[in-house]
Amino acid sequence: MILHDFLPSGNGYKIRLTCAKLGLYYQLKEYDITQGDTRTEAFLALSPNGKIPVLELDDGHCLSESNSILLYLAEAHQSDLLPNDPLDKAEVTKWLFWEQYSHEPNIASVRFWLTHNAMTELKEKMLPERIQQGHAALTLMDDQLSKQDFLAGNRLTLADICLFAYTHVAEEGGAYQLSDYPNVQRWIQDIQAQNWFIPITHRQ
Ligand SMILES: N[C@@H](CCC(=O)N[C@@H](CS)C(=O)NCC(=O)O)C(=O)O
Repeated sequence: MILHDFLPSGNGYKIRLTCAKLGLYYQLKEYDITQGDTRTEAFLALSPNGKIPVLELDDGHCLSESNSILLYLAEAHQSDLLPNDPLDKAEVTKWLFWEQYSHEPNIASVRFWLTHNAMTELKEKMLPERIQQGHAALTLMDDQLSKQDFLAGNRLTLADICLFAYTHVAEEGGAYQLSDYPNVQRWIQDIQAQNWFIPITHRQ
């Protein structure tokens, strides 16, 4: 497999973490998204959406959308990261959909804007609302993690890998302080203590 990726990306990191947990080897092909590397003809032939991550399978099939790739990897490798029982599975996928709508736009986008000098007049206007929504997302996670070890129960699932990716770097850019969310901090440490854990900067 070839993972087309940009190392600081949390969306790409979700795939790298899942591969680390499953013991899967892939070749990493890096792109600089700040230089338009994903908008070239060659990249658009892999994924017309022009965004990393893209996972190119050995038969040439290209998968995009990070959470769809997570589901593919867990199902293809029959991993307990995704339960078989439909109800338990829905408890996991709920977090994957929630991440894309309620977490990623407020935590990941804000981090990118503030760390990549990407502010515009429009983004300045949107920022306070995004930060407020980001705090709401972190509060929801913190409440859940005050009641159980992991997001979808007492064992680690795709929900945790998905949400860990951007949550653990939420402070970058200065919009959020994770010390405001002690249960989230405990959960981050628990994931970092897994024997398969790799940091976001790790190259395979
Ligand atoms: N919903 C997509 C989002 C992918 C995405 O926004 N990728 C960003 C980096 S994290 C990107 O490639 N941006 C480059 C561009 O839009 O040109 C996913 O979860 O994979």
